[in-house]
Amino acid sequence: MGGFYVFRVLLACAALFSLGYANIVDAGTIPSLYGRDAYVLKGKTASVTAIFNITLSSPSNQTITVNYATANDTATAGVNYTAASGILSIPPNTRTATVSVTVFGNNTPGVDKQFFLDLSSPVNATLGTSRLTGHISDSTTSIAFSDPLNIQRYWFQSGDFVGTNLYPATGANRDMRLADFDMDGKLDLIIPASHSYDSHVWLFKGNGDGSFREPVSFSSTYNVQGPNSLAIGDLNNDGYPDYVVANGGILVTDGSVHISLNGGSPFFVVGGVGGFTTTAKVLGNYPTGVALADLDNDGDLDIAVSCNRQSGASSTAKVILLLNNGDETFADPIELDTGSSGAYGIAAADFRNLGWNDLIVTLENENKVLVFYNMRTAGSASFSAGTRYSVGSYPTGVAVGDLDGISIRI
Ligand SMILES: [Ca+2]
Ligand SMILES: [Ca+2]
Ligand SMILES: [Ca+2]
Repeated sequence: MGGFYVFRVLLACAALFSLGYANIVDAGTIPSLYGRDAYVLKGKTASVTAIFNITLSSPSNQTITVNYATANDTATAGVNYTAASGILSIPPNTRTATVSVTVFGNNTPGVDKQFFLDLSSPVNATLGTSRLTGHISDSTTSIAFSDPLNIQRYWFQSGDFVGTNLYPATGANRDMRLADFDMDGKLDLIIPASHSYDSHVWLFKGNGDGSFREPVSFSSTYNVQGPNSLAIGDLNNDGYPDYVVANGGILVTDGSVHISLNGGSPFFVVGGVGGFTTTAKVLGNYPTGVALADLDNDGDLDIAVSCNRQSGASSTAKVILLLNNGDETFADPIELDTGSSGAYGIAAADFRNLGWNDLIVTLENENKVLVFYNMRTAGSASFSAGTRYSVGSYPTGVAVGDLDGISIRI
């Protein structure tokens, strides 16, 4: 009897040992197959090759095979790429192999597309990845720009810029900005176009594939008079981008800003501008630049306008501030004197990293920029008298950003 129990105990131990040993061998000798997505830039005419890299998780002394086959997603076999399928073989002691897929070129701009490469039925390996994606970039960053008569779009393709006219606009296009005004995930284009008697702000709905719909237009009915520039920001904190235009006006004394609040309802209807609520603030002084920033640190965007010429009794160009009341109205203008005969561009930034926005203005007739430092007075917008810095000849535009990654320089 006693011997019987010993025998059973030994058998159980042997069975456990055998089972454990088998598991260790499996985990150590059967590698997994992993793959990487492929990325290609579509050629203008020539085909390019999308290369998928397949890698083993560990070396193997056996030949490993796996079936592969392409499958359509937004890219179509025979139209955008050549269908491919077969058996990929990885020789012993080799850890990588590739699958190549031909992607066709064409000179027609379109949206980015993708297809799949499916892996199946591995031999002597397991699948760590079963579906890879081939990404076909139709274009990288697009740019749009305007000349006096046209609005053009260029995009980077196969190492070169190619372009097309978007729209033949009239008037002098002086600025252009991109924003998703209707919040459909596609950038829209807005352009102020100045003309002596027929100024417009053009608003193009983006289709998301590089093309735009026929524009809607704001004209003098909406206080557009000689628009020089515009700024975009959410003035009423409702999530929809609003915009402000600096109108030079036909006369120096009738310069204004017009403030358009985006109501979020459909407004991309040709001939219509419903959805925006537009009000004008007559400032005189020939506004040229406009910037949106929280100048009094109360949590909403305020408006800073650079004005190029004097009016009335004033002998110098001005910066005019419109503080946001937080209820879709703006307080009376606050004037900052530049002491100069001409101011043009304006931007706001926290130059000192103190949590308060300062202002910088270009003084075109002095070859200088002027910085108004925020005096950091709670509940008001209070700025220093301004400090001049010499720059190149006849400065007009100004943009601010952290270009060198150093946010504070002492
Ligand atoms: Ca849009
Ligand atoms: Ca808004
Ligand atoms: Ca504010």
